[in-house]
Amino acid sequence: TGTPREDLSKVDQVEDKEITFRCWVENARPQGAKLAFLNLRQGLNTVQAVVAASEKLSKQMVKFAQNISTESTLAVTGLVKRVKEPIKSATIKDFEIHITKLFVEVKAEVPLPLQVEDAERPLPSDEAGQDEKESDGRPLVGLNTRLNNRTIDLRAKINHAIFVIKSGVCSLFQEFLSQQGFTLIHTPKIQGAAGEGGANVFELKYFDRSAYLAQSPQFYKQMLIASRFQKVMEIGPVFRAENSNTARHLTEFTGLDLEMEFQENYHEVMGVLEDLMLFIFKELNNRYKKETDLVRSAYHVDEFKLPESGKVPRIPFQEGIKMLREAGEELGDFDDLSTPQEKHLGRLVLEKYNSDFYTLDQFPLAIRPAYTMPSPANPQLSNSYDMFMRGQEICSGAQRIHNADLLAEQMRKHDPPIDPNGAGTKDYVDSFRYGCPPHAGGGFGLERIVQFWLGLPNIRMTSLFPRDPQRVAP
Ligand code: ATP
Ligand code: AMO
Repeated sequence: TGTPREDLSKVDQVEDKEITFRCWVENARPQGAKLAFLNLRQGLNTVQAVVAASEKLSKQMVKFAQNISTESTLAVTGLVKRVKEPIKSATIKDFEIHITKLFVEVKAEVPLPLQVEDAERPLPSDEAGQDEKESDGRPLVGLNTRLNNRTIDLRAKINHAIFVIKSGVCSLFQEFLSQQGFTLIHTPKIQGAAGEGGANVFELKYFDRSAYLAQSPQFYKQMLIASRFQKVMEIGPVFRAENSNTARHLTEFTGLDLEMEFQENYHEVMGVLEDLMLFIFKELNNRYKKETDLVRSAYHVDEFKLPESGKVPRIPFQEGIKMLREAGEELGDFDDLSTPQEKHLGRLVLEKYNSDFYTLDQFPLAIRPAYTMPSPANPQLSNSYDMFMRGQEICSGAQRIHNADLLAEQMRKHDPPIDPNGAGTKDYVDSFRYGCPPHAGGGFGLERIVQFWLGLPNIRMTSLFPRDPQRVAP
């Protein structure tokens, strides 16, 4: 208590001065009876400390330091000294701390269920066989062990970097859209009836009846457009009861949603979505470069390529189908793309447009939700779009039907049909009866943006405490 928390990232300003700071022990390395080296960590920084017997520091103290358990929290006082050779094992390479006082504030129990050092290393590339070895012969630790011990796992610098970036994406999303006049909204996550899709909702006991966890803010964000809010955004939890055991599905994720009125054409809204993402990418490169580099280098991930022209490739779905067919894929004009086909298209777009980010526009109507506006030019297509990063979907969106009767008709015709007079749909459909302007919007999966920005192999790495069909703890 009361330890001045001097910031280790500023040690270069206090050369030859004494500082006191709180940190924790990454490791302690004894060197004979009178000397020990400690690697100390604070935030994303590590520094080497020297504990040497002297008039000020007894031999017992050195012995004590040699045996401090890894991960214990310390209060340390020491002199900041410049070193001759850069220190490889620390992030602070040009200085070390010559310790004069050392106090263990909180001792960590031994043994640790997971070494933080192991959490810094990449996942085994084959998650099933967890015995892949790094160059030093140590096995790589699998995802389950890491997630079972998540509070220790999260101590790794690579994990701090991931969640600093995730926080950054949220701030940038709000920053950009606030400047464009969007209002941040908070829609209910407990809903009286299954809304959008029906099958994918979690049911819960709500006093003496049933309620459902929101599978998207879709209905409410549109109802707010009907309430004349014009431009709304939301950052909130989304729950999906889908038994998808993949590297990019969670049962609880964070939705970044927006919805807005447009003047002439839904492409105005696509423009906002594209500019939003370009702003986020640019500012991640500016403000979060250190964190991005730290994570990508662990997984040998390439830079995220953006078109030099600044124009996001906007590819009609039919054109995408054509590109895939020319590359040997077999698929019909109105088929949905499988995940491997999506990835294949991602590679083709990268070759052709030199961009890891692009939009597919004008999806077939039959594979989109019932509220999607059919394309006026071709009723088999729709005014809807998805956005992709590194060949994987991060966003879905569309122009919505803003006429109640047409909406009701489309719901009845949908496969499977949806009752427009149902408990969960009637209020929504009726909200369009009293003058709702044309509008469009989209929903992004925050964890997917982080996953594909960094090129991570599994979405679970981008959720603090991930939920999937197998896991609801810790
Ligand atoms: P959206 O819900 O907007 O379509 P999404 O990316 O979650 O977004 P899904 O329709 O859920 O898309 O799934 C897309 C693809 O993911 C499917 O075509 C399928 O290839 C793959 N997928 C989904 N669930 C599984 C699963 N349980 N096992 C293997 N692959 C799956
Ligand atoms: P959709 O169902 O496509 O669209 O979801 C939008 C985006 O959310 C992400 N996503 C997921 N992320 C992690 N785990 C999941 N299980 C998961 N499912 C989806 C994806 C996807 O692109 N109401 C519409 C949006 C709209 O039209 O505004 C919707 O929910 O990145």
